[in-house]
Amino acid sequence: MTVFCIVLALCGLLCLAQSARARPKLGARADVQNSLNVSTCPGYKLGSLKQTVHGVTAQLHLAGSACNAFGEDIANLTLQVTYETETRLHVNIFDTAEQQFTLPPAFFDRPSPPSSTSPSVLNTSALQFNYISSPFAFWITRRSDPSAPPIFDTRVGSLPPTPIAPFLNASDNRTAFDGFNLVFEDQYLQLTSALPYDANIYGLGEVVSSSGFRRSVTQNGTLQTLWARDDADPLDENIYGSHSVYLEHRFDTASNKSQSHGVFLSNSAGSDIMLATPPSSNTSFIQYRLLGGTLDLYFFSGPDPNSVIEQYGQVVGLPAWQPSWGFGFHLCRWGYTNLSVVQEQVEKMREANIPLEVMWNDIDLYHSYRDFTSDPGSFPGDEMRAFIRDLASKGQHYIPILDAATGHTANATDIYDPFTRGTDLDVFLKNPDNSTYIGQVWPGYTVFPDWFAPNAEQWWTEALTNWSTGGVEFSGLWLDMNEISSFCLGSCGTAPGADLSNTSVPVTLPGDPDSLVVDYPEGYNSTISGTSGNITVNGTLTYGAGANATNVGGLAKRSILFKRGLGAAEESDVNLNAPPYAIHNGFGALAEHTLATNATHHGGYVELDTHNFYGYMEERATNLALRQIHPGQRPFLISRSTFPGTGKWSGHWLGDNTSKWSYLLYSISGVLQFQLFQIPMVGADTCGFMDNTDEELCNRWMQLAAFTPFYRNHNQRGALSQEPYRWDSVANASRTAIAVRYSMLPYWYTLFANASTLGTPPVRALFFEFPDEPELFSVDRQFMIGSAILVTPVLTPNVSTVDGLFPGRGAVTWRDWYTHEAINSTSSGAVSLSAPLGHIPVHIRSGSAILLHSKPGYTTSESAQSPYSLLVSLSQDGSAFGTAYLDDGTTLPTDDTPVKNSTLQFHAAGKSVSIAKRGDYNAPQDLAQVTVLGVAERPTRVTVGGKSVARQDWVYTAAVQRLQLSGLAVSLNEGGTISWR
Ligand code: MIG
Repeated sequence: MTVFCIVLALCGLLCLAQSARARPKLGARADVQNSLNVSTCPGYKLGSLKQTVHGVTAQLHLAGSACNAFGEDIANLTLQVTYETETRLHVNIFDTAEQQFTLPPAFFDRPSPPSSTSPSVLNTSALQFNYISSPFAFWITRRSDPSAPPIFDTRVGSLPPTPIAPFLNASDNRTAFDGFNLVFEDQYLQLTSALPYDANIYGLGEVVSSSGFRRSVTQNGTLQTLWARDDADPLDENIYGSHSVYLEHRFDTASNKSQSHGVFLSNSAGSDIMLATPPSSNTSFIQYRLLGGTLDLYFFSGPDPNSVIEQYGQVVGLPAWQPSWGFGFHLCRWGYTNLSVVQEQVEKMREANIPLEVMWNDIDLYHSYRDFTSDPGSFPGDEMRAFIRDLASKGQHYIPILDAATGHTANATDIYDPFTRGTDLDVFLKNPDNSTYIGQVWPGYTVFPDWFAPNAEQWWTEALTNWSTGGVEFSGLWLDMNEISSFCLGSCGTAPGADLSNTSVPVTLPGDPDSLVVDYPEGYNSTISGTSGNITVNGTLTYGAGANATNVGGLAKRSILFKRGLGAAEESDVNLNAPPYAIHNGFGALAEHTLATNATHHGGYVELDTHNFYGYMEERATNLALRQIHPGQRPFLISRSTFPGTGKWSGHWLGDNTSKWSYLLYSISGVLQFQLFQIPMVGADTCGFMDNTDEELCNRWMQLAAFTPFYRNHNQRGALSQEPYRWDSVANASRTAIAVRYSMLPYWYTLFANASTLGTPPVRALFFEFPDEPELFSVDRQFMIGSAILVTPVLTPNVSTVDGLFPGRGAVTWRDWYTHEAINSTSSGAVSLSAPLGHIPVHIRSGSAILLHSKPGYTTSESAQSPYSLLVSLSQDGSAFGTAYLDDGTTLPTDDTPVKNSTLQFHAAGKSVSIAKRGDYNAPQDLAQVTVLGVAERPTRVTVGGKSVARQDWVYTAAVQRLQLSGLAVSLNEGGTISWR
């Protein structure tokens, strides 16, 4: 957003002066500052190796004179190798003195190491640790095939310096691979591993990747910087979340079999991760460059993609249980200026009969842009309460935004209790001189909650409780700006001359006269079509001259506390403000548009070490607060800045995307990436956030997003209105897609139960399910919901067909969701599908059985009042299988008190489908309909529980091999069998 640059220009001088003032440790050595390569770094020698029950420990000693490349070499390291489970190997390399920063265990409950008496997997685990002593290097192999290329291999010390990133400025020699020895300094760590040439790598983010879900390893390579940043979804740069985990998928052409593994580096430091292949090399590499911390590595053996993700979930925590209403359709925008406008949206949605589950408000809600308020003029508390209770009476919900920064009061007569109370309870971040850190966000000057402060959770819970009691009776919360975003540089509010009485918004808002929103999607020509975004004129589609599939940007591609030291905070000679190695932060300096890295947390921790998990800490605190405010209920949270483990507390939206076709495409990779990150409740701003959308893009987007977990239409202030009722075609498309979504709710719910109990990703790339089909490895224009549903959305303007791949090489029959017709695909080639505007192709995989609501209603709870329907798609041998998880949809399971639940199992074989139930939760509805696809011959008799079904209650349709039973009243609690002869 250009608006921010203006502010930075205004406060630049002032704030720069401030951040220099506050910094006590600027004594970086000249040799450190000027060093730009690490090729002279000596590496380490291994000594005093000890075999333990579960692995090995050893000491590592610097193997020569220190290179002090970007900090000071740490002479003595400890290596700890732990075979934690059959599928997980933990390699931890840390400074023996334990001064470097590591994640505080009070906030991150990573699995504890196996006890000395627990059975050892040393000789049975799937992965094996190998090493050489001097220079120390290690590699990880599979026990099943020790001579295959290792899955991770740091024996790369002999390679010469190699420039590898042609897409970056050639003079930027920090993008050359130079020196491959292990480097472990106080402010710089470097680790390099060889990869197979052009390896299939997924993950590392958060990013809007121009290469799609599969990261680029050759050609341009990838430079993934991790430094949480509030920026509107630029391509290939660091944005809101920091996830140092990847999945590699290896295909063996000799056997036509694949295996996946995963690598997770548990470290919060600002970092650059590079993936590249040196020119004319047949080896690719990954190189980690970290500004601090330790090398705490986890390896997961898979061997298939879904199990790699599950194994990662066991380390960072499994995703939060979602309340069932969270899967409904959410409507939001920035720019609903008062409560009547909000009410009008709710009414218009109802009039148009487009399901609305949750109404949202952005910062328009606030009084003076302050958290925990509602504007007394435009959103009076009493009226808010009445409005929200009215929603609740109709089974609908309300979610407001919650910004991370807390407004600073202007003067003594300015009453803002959250600030005063927070000051009393000492919960705000400090400068190194112990003064309160004061930055600038929407309310003008702000302070920032310090989640390390002992009273922070209490203060936060109180403020949220008061907000709710005051009328804003939220069902869940939306956490924004938690990278954490600040618009001025440094603690500008404590700089000399700062005028704290100035509480005006420090930036121009989008939509204001000097910042009008005038841009449209690719192909939309407002001089031809007008400014309304309409593309239908008198019932026909009209397109601007430029609209075609090939000129769309980005589409032409593919085939507490703690025993350890305080980290940087108490190390000598550390440059907190500008570490000698400059990561490739999209904003340049680390402090730009966020806090100064010397901002100080309780306990003495500095922002430099903890920046990347500020959002995580807020998510955790807010989740815990919601558990107190709504006892026994599942918290619903959607947050912007995420970190490994966030999924345990919150979901995520993909941030400030743009109303462009290219971002419709990127939304798929975004959703897939967060499945890997174990934050499965994720979705994009539907119809696009920045710029104006148009009728056609919004139509396609409302349909695509109906098949992603978090489904919310959200829009920028000042942009063309884009609620789904605004255009008839969009209203139609939305009703159609939401009806499919709501009928599938039991299926979504089951997939999320599997995520919360096993870590299995609900949304899947095609190769997750068909790992041995290499033509799928870069597919991210289609995706699967669970193992049974394949979605093939239209991603370009002005088309009425879309190409899709139908995996299984002919062994799987794919049947159309709407018509039940089978796709004729026996090869790996693309199939062209009819997809006129308003139609999204969805296919059911043979061999699956899914439970549905028979009548999707206006809300998720209304949908759940209809009887169930069972959809069975038989495989070519006549079998099928599926499960359905049931519980009350809102009660929060805890370790001590699981909720009452049941799992239904559906088994088809030999011309019958059997239903069995496990668990003590009673299915609230009977089964009224059964549809079996793939019934090759017309039955003469159909029975349920051995009794004939009346002839008028079943229909056989030979053209699509379909047997449909209706009018049933089968109790799912008793189970039963449906047969045909
Ligand atoms: O700097 O609250 O990503 O969804 O509408 C903009 C206003 C602040 C950024 C969020 C966006 C939200 C907007 N916020």
